[in-house]
Amino acid sequence: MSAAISTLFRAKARYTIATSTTSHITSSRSSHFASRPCFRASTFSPKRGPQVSRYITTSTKGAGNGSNATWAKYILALSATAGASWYLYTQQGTLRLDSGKTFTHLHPLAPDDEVSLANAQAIKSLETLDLPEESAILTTAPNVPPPITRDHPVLLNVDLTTTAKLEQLTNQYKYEKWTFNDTVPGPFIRARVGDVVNLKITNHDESGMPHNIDCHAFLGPGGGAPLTTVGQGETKSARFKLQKPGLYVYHCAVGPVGVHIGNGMYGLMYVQPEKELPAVDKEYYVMQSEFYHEPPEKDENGQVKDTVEFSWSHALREAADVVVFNGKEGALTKTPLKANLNETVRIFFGNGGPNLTSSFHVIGSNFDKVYRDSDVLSPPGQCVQTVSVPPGGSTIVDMNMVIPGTYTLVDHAIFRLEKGASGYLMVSGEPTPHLYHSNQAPMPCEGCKLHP
Ligand SMILES: [Cu+2]
Repeated sequence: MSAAISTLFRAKARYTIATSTTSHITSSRSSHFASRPCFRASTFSPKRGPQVSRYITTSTKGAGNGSNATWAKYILALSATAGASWYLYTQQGTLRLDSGKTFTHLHPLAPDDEVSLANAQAIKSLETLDLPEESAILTTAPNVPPPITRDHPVLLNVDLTTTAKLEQLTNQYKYEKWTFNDTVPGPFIRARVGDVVNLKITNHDESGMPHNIDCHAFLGPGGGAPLTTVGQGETKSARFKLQKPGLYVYHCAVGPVGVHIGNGMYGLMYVQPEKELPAVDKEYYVMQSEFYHEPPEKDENGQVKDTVEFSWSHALREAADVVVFNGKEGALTKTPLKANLNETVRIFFGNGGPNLTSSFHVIGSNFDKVYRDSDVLSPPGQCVQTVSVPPGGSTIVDMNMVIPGTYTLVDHAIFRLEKGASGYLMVSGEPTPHLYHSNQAPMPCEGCKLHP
C-alpha cells in the first residue's frame, strides 16, 4: 500500500508543477514596480489615473502528456486508499482497557434511538439534578455577602420580588422607583461557578406592570428573561447553571427595557471563580446609574411638587438629570464607606446605565488591582487611575489605603458630580507624614464636593 501512496504523491506533484500559476501584472505607478520582472507599464488615463491591470494565466501544458499511465496510477492509488480505510473502519468500536474490560463507542451509524438513549443518560435536567441546597445571602448596597468557602456546587435559592416605591432620589425630589426587593440597586447576589441558581421571582408591583430578570451570568436566550416574566401577583421559578465566573449585571428586560432600567431595576451577581480572588479586608457594592425626569409640576395651589416623573424625551436624548451611586444622591456621602489605615478595600462596581459609560475614579487613590470588565480569570491590571465601565458592565477594583483621610468616589466625566455622582470612603488611622505632609493646615475650597 505504501508503494501505491508514494505513486499517488509523485503523480500529484507532477500535476501541481504542470498547472502552476503564472501572474503578469502591469502597472504605471512607479519605477519600483516596473523594474520587477512580472510588472510592466501600462497607459495613464487622465480620468482614472494610473491603471493597473493584472493578468493571470494558468498553463496546463504537459499535464496530458503522459496521460494514460498517470491516470492508471491514480486509480490504483485511490483503490488502495479506499481499501485501507474500509479495513480501519471495520476495526473501530471496541477499546480494550488495561483492566481487561472493554469499552464500546457508539457506532457512528447507530440508529437514532440508541443515540437518544445515550444522550438522555448523559444530560440530566436541572430540575432533577441532585445537589445540596442553600439559600443565597442577599445584601443591600453597599454591603456584600461574605466570600463563599465551599468547594462544591449547590442549588442556590435566590428569591426576588419586584415592587414600585416612592422615595427620595435627590436632595430635592422624590421619584417612584421600580425595584428588586425594595432597593435600588437590587440585592447583591453571591454564588460560585458551577452552582445552579433556582431563581424565584414574584411581582408585587401594584401598577400591573410585568417584570422579569435578564441576568448576564445566565447563558441562554434573553439571559433568562423569557422564563421569568411575571405579571402582577404572579410568581415564577427557573433554574440556571452558572458556567462562567465574573461580576454580572442583572436587570429587568420587559419592554421598553430602558424605562425599567431607568427606573431602577438592576443589580449585581458575583459568580466566584473556583479559586476565589485573594482575600481583602473590606468588600463593598457600588452601582452607578442615571435617572431622567421631567421638571416638577405644580399642585392645585401653585406650589412646585417635590416629586418628579420619568422623562421619555430626556432618556432618548441620553440627557441625564441625575447621576448617582447606589440609587440616590448622597447614598455614599451621608453614609460613607469605611476602612482602617493599611487595609485593602475591594469595590464591586457595576453600571446599570441605562445610557452612560462611567469613568470610575477614586480621588486621592488609584487602583492597585483592577479586574478589568470583571475578568477574574486573567491577571489584574495594576496601578490604574480610572476605569471605564459601560452600561451593563462592571469592574472589580482593590485599593490599599496607606494614608488616612477621606477619598471621593466619582465618575470622572466630572460634570456628573453636579448631578449627584459622588461618594466617600473614609479611612481611619494615625497620620502618615512620611507620605503626605505640609506645615500648613488643609483648606478645602468653599462648597467643595470633592474634598470634604
Ligand atoms: Cu421591569
